[in-house]
Amino acid sequence: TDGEHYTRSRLLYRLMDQYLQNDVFSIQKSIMDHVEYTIARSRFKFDDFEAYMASAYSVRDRLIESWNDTQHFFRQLDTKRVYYLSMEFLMGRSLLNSVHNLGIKDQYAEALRQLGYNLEVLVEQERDAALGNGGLGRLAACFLDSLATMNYSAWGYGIRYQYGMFRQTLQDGYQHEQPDYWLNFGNPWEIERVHVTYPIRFYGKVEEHWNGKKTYEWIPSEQVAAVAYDNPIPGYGTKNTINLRLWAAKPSGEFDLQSFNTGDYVNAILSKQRAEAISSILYPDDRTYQGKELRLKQQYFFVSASLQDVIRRFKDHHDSFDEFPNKVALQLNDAHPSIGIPELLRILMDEEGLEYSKAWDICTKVFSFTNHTVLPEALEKWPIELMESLLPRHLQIITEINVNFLEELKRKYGNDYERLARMSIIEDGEKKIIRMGALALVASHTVNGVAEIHTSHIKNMFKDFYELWPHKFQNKTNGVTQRRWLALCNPGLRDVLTKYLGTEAWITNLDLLAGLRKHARNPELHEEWNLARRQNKARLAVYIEAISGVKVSIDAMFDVQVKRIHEYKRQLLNVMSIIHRYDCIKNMTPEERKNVVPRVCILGGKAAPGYEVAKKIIKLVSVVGEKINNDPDVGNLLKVIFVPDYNVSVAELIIPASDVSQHISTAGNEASGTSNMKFAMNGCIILGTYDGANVEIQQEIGKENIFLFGARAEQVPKLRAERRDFQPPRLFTRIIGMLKNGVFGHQEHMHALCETLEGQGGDFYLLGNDFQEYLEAQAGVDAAFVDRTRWTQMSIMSTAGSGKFSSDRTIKEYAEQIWNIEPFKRPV
Ligand code: HBZ
Repeated sequence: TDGEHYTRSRLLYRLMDQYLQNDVFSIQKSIMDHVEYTIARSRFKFDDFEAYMASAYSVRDRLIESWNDTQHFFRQLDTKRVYYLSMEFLMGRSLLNSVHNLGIKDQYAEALRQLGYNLEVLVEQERDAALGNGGLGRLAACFLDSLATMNYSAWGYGIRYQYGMFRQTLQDGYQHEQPDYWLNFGNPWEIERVHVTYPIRFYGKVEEHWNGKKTYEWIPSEQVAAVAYDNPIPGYGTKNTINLRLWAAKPSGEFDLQSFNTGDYVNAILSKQRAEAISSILYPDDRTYQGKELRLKQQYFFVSASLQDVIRRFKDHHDSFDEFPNKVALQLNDAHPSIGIPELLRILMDEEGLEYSKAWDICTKVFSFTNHTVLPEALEKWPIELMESLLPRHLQIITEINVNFLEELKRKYGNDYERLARMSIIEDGEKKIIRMGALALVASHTVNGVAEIHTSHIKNMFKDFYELWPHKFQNKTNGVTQRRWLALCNPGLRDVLTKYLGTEAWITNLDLLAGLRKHARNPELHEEWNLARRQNKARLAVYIEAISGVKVSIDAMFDVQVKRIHEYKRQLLNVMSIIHRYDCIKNMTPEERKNVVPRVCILGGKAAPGYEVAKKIIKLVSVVGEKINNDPDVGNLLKVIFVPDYNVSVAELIIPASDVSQHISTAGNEASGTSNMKFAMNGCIILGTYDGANVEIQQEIGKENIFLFGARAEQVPKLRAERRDFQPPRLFTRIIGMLKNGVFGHQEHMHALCETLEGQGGDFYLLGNDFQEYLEAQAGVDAAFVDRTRWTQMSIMSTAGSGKFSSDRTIKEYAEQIWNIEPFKRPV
C-alpha cells in the first residue's frame, strides 16, 4: 500500500544517514570490525598484514557505497556509457590510491597511528595487481583513473587472471620466471558477483534453418561460465566511482549432462575443471604473437561475457536497438578484443533477430580501435581452421563482413586485385589467415594512434585503408594519471609544487604546472626542489642496497632505463655506453678521474620467457655490473644495478628518484611510451631518440631541457638499406671486441649477443648508426649535471612542461572526439 511504501522509503532514507562516516573514530571502528568479523583475528593481536587487510576491507566498504550511488545515478540518467575492452589492466596497488582519491588518506593515517600501525608500512603489504605486460595495460589503468575523476560514465572490462605477470628473479644473472599467484591471500578490493554470470560457448557446428528467412543456429559443444568480479575505481575530488569488471571462467552447470550420463563421472568432473584454465594465466609475451588457441579462447571469453552484459544493461531501459549507438561506445584496446565485432553481430542477428544490414550498421557506430604498435610481429592473425573449429558461427560472419567489404572495394577500385588482396580481412595463401587488425579497421568508426608520430606511421602501415577512409584516422597522444604518478609517488615534490603554484588544483588540472616556469630561477625553489628529490634518491639507495648489496652515493647521477626488455628499445645500446664509460675511466690518470661525473646506472625490466636475445641482455647487465661494481679502481665513479621484478610499485619508487631516464628506441618503433611522461613530470631529464611521445615532450618542455639524438624515423629505411656499406664507429667495434675477447667473461654468451649486431642483416635496430650521437648526448648530460643551477632549472622546466601528458587530457579527447560522451558528476 502507499502507506507501507511511505514507511519503507522513510526507513531507507533514515538508513542512508547511517552511511559510513569518515572521522577517525568511525574509521577505527570499521577497521576493528573487519579485524574481528572479516579476518577473524583478535582485536588485541593482529599483524601488519592483517591490519592491511582490515583497512582494505574498510576502505572497500566506502568504495561500495560510492559505487552503488554512482551506478544508480548513471542508470537514472540513462547515460551513454563507454566500455573499455582490454586484455590487460596493470593496476598495481590500491590502498593508497583509494584513500587518496576518496579524500580520506589523512584520516586513515591518523586512525591507524592511534591504533599503533603505520599506513606507509601497511601499504607495502599489498601485492601488485599485475594483470598486464607493460605500456598497453598500464595505459588502461591510467585511463580508468581519469574516466572516474572526470565523471564519465564508463566501465572497464577484462579478465581476472589467476596468475598475473610472472615474478622475475635473477639466478646467477639469468632471469627466472616465478608464478604470480596474487590471489593467494585473498583480494580485498574485488566484489564477487556470483549472480552475474553468462554462458560462453565454443566449438560445435552451425545449422541453417528456413522459416520465411534463412536463420543460423550455432550448436556449440563446450560451455563455460563467466563470473563477474567488480573492482571499484574511485575518482579523485568527486563522488563518482566507476567499475572495472573482470571475468573469471568457471565450469558451467548445465551442458555437460551428456558426459555425466555416459557414466564416466570422475572424468566428467575433471573435464569441467579445465574450464578454469581459460582465465588462469596472462600471456607474458609482449608483442610476440603466437597463434595459441587458449589466447583466442581468452579473447572470445571476455568479449562475449562483456557484450552480453552490455546488452542486458541496455535492454533494461530499451525495447529496440535503435538507440544502441546513442547509449554504448565500445573501445578496442588494440586488436585483441576484435572478435567482439562478429560476436556483437551474432547476438544481434541470431539472438535478437535483426537483419544483417541493421546489425552491421549498429556495429560500425559503436566500435572504435586503438593501435599500440607498428611491430609486425605483434599483429594478431588467426588461422582460419582454428577459427572454424573454435567459433564456427563467427567465421561465417567474418566471411560475410569480408565479402561485403570486398564488394565495396570493387565498386570503388574495379579489378585492382592486388589492392583487394592487401586489404582483405581474410589473407589468401597456402594457409588462409584472418587479420584481426583489418577486421577492427573495417568495423570501427575510428582508429587512433597513441602519439603524433605513431599516428602518422599507422597511416602508412594501413595505407590502403587510410586512402579509403581518411576520416577514420585520429591521433590521441597518451597520457598518465598525475594522481598516482606525481601526487602519490612523490609526496615531497607534491608539497613543493603546491606551495609554489599556490594551489593543489594541478591534481585535476595538470596544465597548471606551467605556472612553475616563472619560478624556474628562484634559488629558494631550487633548494626545496633538490631537497625533495634527494630524499627520493635516498629512499631508492636503501632499496638498491637491500636488493643488490651495492652501496650507491646519492650525489651520483641516477641514470635509469626501466621498461620491458626488447631489442627495439635498445637496452644493449645503453650497456655498450656503460662499457665505454668504464673503459674510459680505466684509461684515465688520477687527475682526469677528478672530472668524471659519478653515475649509478639502473636498469630493470622483464623479458618474455621465450625471447632469448632479451634474456641474454639481462645476463649481460648482471655480468657487466658484477665486474664494474667490484672494481676498486673505479670505486664510486660508476655503478651498474639491475633491479629485478620491475613492476608498478617499483616504478613508483624509481621514477621520482631518477636524474636521467633513457627512452632510446630506434626511431619509428616506440609508438608513444608513457614512462617518459612520468619521468618528465617528476623532474627527471629525458635522454632519448626522436621517437614516440619524446618528440612531443620536447615540444612542450623545450629543446634546451631534454637530450634527443640519433636518426629520425624517416631516415631509418634508408639506413637499413645501406647497412651493407656501413662502417660502425671505431668505439662501437672496440666494445664488441671487448665483449668477445672475454673482458667480462662468459665468452660464448657474449658471442651470441654480438652476433645480433654484426654481419649481413645484423644490427637491425641500428645501434651502430646511432652510437656516436648517443655518446655525444651522454657527454652533454654529464656537462649539464655538474652545473647544478642549470640542471635544477632543467628539472623544474621538465615538470612545468608536462601538463599535456595527463591522461585527463587524453581521455577528454577520446570522450569528445571518439566516444561522444559527456561527464555526469554525482551531486554531493
Ligand atoms: O603501448 C605499448 C607501446 O609499445 C608503447 O609505446 C605505448 O606507450 C603503450 C601505450 O599506448 N604497447 C604495448 O604495451 N603492447 C603492445 O603493443 C602489444 C601488442 C600486441 C600484443 C601484446 C602487446 O600481443
